[in-house]
Amino acid sequence: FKLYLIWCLGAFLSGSIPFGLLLVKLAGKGDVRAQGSGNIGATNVMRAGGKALGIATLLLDAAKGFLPVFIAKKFGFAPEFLAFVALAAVLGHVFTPWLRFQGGKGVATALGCVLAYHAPMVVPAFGAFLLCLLVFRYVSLGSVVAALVLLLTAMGFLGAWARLPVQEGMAQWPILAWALLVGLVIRKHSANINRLVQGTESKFWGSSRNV
Ligand code: NKO
Repeated sequence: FKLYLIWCLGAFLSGSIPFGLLLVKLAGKGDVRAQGSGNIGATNVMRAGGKALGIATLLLDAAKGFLPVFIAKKFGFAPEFLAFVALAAVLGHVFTPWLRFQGGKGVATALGCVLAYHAPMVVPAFGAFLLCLLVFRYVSLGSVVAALVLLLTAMGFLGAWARLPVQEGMAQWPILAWALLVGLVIRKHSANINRLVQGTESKFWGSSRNV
């Protein structure tokens, strides 16, 4: 159990590496937090620094969630607790100590975590994300809807994509961890949700770029 807590701390530290901020800074494009939505995530890095930097941020932010969960799984950590490793990584990304606990929104890191945890579990959420993005052109809406779909999947409502099998009587633990993770991601999108309701949210492509 001690090793387990240490692993969660490691996942938190992994999650707390602000790749988006670092990449934009290294590219000489200033502080991403002073541009666009002010977020350090892939979407806003793309606004501030272009497509390549945005994609690099998406991959690196996903990797810092993927690796701690993937390695823990390889080491044979009980699946009941793997979702808490995921939660720790996302917490690190969202409450980054080095950024006065003002980190990102956790979407890319959560994506990496889910892929390592049980890759099929991401399918409904990713589908929902793409659908929202293609139809409405808001990344933030896709993220919020994907988070909700991810929770439904973890709760077993979307049968075929069900969560990792766990010991009998332990199923509530991963659900709790995923619920906290999803709640965190959605809470971090509150400003986006307000803008969506008011119709002022920035679209991913096309007209009206008014964050
Ligand atoms: O700058 O406030 P902004 O408009 O940037 O940014 C809002 C945005 C913040 O997130 C990001 C990361 C973008 C990642 C896009 C690829 C996501 C693929 C999603 C698959 C669903 C995985 C389930 C995770 C649910 C928590 O939202």
